[in-house]
Amino acid sequence: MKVLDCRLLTGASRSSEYPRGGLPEVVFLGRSNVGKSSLINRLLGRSLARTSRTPGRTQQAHFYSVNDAVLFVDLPGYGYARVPAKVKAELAGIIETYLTARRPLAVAVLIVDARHEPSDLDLEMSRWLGGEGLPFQIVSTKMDKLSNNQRHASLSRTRRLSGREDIIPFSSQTGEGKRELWQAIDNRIASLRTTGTAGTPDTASRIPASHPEESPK
Ligand SMILES: Nc1nc2c(ncn2[C@@H]2O[C@H](COP(=O)(O)OP(=O)(O)OP(=O)(O)O)[C@@H](O)[C@H]2O)c(=O)[nH]1
Ligand SMILES: [Mg+2]
Repeated sequence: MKVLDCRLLTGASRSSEYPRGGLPEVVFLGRSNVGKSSLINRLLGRSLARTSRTPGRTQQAHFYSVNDAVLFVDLPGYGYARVPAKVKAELAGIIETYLTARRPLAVAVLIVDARHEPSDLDLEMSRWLGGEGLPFQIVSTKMDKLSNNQRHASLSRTRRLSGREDIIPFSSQTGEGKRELWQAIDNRIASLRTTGTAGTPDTASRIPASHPEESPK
């Protein structure tokens, strides 16, 4: 998709504050500070989403309208140890609220840090999305920080641990992976439009982001 126009519609903590209209949505999930907002900015080609070196920057579900055709949803991150427990619980609640709100989800983009092994929460999130029948794409970001050898090791580790072959290597700094990720998103939007079944959750099983040990309620 060529981005002609995009803008922030709203930041929401409760589902009653979510935009109406039923456009397909692409949600960006991942550990706090992994680079979700930076990745969104790179995909959109402008700095709309606020980014920060400090974890816990994004504290609501931010809905961005793209070409009035699709909504990008920037969520808070999960599971960062140095975020105070109370904040962590609030952020987990915002993620859980979104994931159980039965939105017309085209695809969830699950972002992991190429420098580290996917965390238990990343793997749990991936299993949960799969179990709910939700379409998701794993993206390994911050690739610019790795040498060639490290890249290969990192990608095969993420493939092995996630059980998914189609990991997209990405860098918000260099733009690596932007074309491939757009392709994956466009395909999912097209399949949601034609079949209407790209997936919406209809059960409320426990969401990994609200794992009691990582994010106490
Ligand atoms: N080198 C490099 N730095 C990155 C990349 N993506 C993000 N960063 C940096 O990582 C930090 C966190 O980025 P954000 O985009 O704010 O991360 P986030 O996941 O939205 O964070 P929260 O909203 O706090 O959960 C910032 O300092 C970014 O500049 C990348 O691909 N390469
Ligand atoms: Mg953010």
